[in-house]
Amino acid sequence: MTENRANSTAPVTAPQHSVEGFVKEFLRELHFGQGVTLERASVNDEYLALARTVREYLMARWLETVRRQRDAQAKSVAYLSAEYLLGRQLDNALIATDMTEIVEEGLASLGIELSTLREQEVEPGLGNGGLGRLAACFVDSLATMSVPCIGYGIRYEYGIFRQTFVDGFQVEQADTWLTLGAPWEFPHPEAAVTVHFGGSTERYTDDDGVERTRWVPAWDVLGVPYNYMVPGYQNGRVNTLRLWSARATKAFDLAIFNSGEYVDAVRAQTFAENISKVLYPEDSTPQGKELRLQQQYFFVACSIRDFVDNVLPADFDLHNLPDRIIFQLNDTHPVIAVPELMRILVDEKKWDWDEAWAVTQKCFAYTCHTLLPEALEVWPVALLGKLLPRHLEIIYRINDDFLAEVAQRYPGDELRLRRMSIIAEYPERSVRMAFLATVAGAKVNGVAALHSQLLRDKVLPDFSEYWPDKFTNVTNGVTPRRFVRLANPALSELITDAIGPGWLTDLARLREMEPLADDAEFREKFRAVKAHNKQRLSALLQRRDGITLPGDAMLDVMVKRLHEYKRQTLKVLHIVSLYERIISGELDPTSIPPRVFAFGAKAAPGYKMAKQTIALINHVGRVVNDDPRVKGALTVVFPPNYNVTLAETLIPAADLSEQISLAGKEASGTGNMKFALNGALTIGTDDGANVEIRELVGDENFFLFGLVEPEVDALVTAGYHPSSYYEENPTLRRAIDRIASGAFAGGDRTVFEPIVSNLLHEDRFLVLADFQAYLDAQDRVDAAYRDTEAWTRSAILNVARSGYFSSDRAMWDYIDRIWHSQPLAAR
Ligand code: 73E
Repeated sequence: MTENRANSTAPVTAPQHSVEGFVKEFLRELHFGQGVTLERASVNDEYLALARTVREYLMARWLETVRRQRDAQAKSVAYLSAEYLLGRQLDNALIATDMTEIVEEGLASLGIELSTLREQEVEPGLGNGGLGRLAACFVDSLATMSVPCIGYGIRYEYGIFRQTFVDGFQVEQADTWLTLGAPWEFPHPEAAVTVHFGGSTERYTDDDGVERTRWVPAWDVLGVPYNYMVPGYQNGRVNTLRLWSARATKAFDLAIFNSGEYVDAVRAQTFAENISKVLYPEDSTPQGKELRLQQQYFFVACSIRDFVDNVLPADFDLHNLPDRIIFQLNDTHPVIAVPELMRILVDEKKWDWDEAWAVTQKCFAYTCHTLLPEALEVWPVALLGKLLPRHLEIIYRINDDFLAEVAQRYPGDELRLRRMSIIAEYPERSVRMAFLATVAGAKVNGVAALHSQLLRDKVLPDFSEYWPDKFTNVTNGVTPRRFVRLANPALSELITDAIGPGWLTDLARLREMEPLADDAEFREKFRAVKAHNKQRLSALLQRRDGITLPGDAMLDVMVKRLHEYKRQTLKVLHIVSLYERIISGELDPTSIPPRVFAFGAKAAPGYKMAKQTIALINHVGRVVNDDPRVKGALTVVFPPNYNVTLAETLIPAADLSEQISLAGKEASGTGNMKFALNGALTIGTDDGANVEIRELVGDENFFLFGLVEPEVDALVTAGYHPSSYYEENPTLRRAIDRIASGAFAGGDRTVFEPIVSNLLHEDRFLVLADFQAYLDAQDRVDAAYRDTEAWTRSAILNVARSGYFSSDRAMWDYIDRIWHSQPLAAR
């Protein structure tokens, strides 16, 4: 039967790559897919028809890629990530298929503008920030490199909230990204997987007389897979992203339904479907909520089941699993996959524990994305035991075996055992997920050189002593397809004209542009690109938010999640200080280059200090922008709802990139890379990937300031007193006093009092300690910007020397150091 089918399968071919071919397909989709004529079609009808048409051009590649990966039986990467911040799909698909011009022309012949349809797409915001965007860059790179990969995650019905401002304060709205249709997804309800929760465990004797344990769960849900295409860049490959959506199981409904409780049965359905309802909006500070643990287990249980049952051949011997798969854990969010695989091997497949553990240890690798102690996930034993009782037992056993090994190596070292235990005893008994991941993973990596070093030295020192070879670094990267080619077509064209198109898949080749930094004509063209991108941004902000940008100013941009360690407050103090010095007559506004300060940032809805900071930025902006004394010199803009789509217009326009976290706190940053690749200069601390950016672009093309990590450590240990900086630095004092005076809150001193008193009495992230160094660095920025030719030269060198930050390079590093997988051979 299968054989017959295989033989009779006609090859799937893409529609004709021509304007006529496209127009025919587009109209067919409009008529038969949307059920409307061109005359009656809404913009949304046209967008949906276009999306479906474009995806047809990818379909043959997709089916062929899946078939070839199956045939080759090659080792696959299963990237397990609770977040994927994909950005819009249409343009990326057009670029991957090289269809942009055909589509533009075809649509124009029907009187439709491609740009109008582009804007109709709502991006899937299934992530919070850097971590989710990194996952999206990685799957893009693997597809482009022809490396077999399945991205596994959660199809949240509501992604990251939509941010609005009311009186300058953040107000969150639900992100209803699915309401107008989701043309990029392929649901497969028939392939749903059942996931169990709760209940208890019991011992029993199996048919061979062996004592075993089984899980007797209390309730279950279905995981329905939704497939998304991950197109490689013009290489004929399309990988798969599989996101799981929770549905109620029939059994679950029926039990209650049969007792006549119709309303309860329907309610129960909602309960099950809650699991994939909404993305938790906390970036780097997990809340320890039960629903979040449900989400984590839900998606990894579905993913492992899917890989074992559907991706592997039916007769596959799981002892060979490490030859076919590596589960890459994107932070600790999917770590519950470790006991889940053990449970499958030991309880379901009836393997010996040691046999199962030997295989499991080879199947996982763990990426850590943070150093902040409050960001390291721990799950209270009580909660974990209630939701996943068998998994808790397995974790205990893993821990017992591990600690027995440690005890052998360090006899009598009780303290060490307590430090290294996967189970923490205080403040409550809980599971340290990073420790579990480290014990189970074949490799553990940080995301930038400095971060990996600190991870070894500060976060997991006992583990790195125990397993020195387990630890490695892979510095993050970003995809040049989305963040240069798609986001910055003008720069892309300039680069391609200069060095040919090869840079898009081999970004190190940007180096070939280096000599052009000394070519006056090229610099002129480079400036024209920047100017064009600024106009494009200006038009977008006018349309989107009614924001007017001044014509010719330095664009100074700080976009990232709002978090105290990232120090948006330091940026605000800089602005307030300039403002205060101008209106007090100390600083002549015409003596500094006019600047636009642009912010983009979402705050976790429950993070009070972060929300206050957003309000402060908006209120400072209102006062500064309305004050004729600084008009033209200082402008503050804060478009709401910063997301991937806005980043794509904002970053290419930037002159200056603000990367000013306290040294040792930002694991990597990836925005910093996007800015450098688009020709912005960085003002930044010695933190995360800034360190490597500066090394590569050169000291003279980077504005470094602030304490370095060992100094931070020393200062905190010695006792940090922020008020002493306030007392000793009049510039700082005047800036803080102005905020404290209520000048930005209509005279009300209470509104921003929490920020002021936090700065003066606590200042966990040493804003005041770095203030003067930051201002001095900003003076160097002003001086450098005045020399237009020198600045352009630096900007070009930033682009030319940032090729290292391609996510393709990051993926090669993972392959070399961690995965040992291979690209599929070219046809
Ligand atoms: O420095 C960034 C890093 O560039 C880091 O803060 C971020 O990951 C980026 C990619 O490596 C990150 N996000 C989270 N932890 N680190 C996180 C934690 C909990 C929930 C959501 C995100």
